[in-house]
Amino acid sequence: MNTIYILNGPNLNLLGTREPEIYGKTTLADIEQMCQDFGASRALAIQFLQTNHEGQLVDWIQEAAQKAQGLLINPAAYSHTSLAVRDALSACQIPVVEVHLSNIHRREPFRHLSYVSQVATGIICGFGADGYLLGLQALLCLLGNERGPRRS
Ligand code: CA2
Repeated sequence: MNTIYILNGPNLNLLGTREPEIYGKTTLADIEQMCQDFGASRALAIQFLQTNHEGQLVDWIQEAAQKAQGLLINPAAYSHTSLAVRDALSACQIPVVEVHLSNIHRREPFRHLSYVSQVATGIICGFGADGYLLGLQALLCLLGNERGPRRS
């Protein structure tokens, strides 16, 4: 069974409680349930984690590189600031999908640069909570367990 780590960065624990006009009403617990249900339907073990601390995120990225076959990450504000998160991801030998609920390119200019995008295998943004499922689908394609768009 493949294991996928899903890592969430700072303030994502507040989802669904504030700023619903930007991030929607879905809570992080709802998103985890969606991902666990998807994982159960595809024989994927999902490790879903959230932290407000940069070093913890780096530790979990390193752990994922050892224990998982794929990594889905919403680094939240650390996308735009953290070379430590970027470097940890750069050292990962597994596929990495970066996900954002909002379309960061339609927002403030300081959100347009993500250091993580430079080292991610692929990026999904602007699809709200569904982006997590799209990201899991992308990882399955990358792992060869799912028909991708260009496969016959
Ligand atoms: O769109 C995304 O998923 C983001 O990663 C969310 C981050 C933001 O810094 C990125 O630029 C884009 C912010 C997560 C904070 O989420 C909150 C949720 C509710 C209330 C306050 C913050």
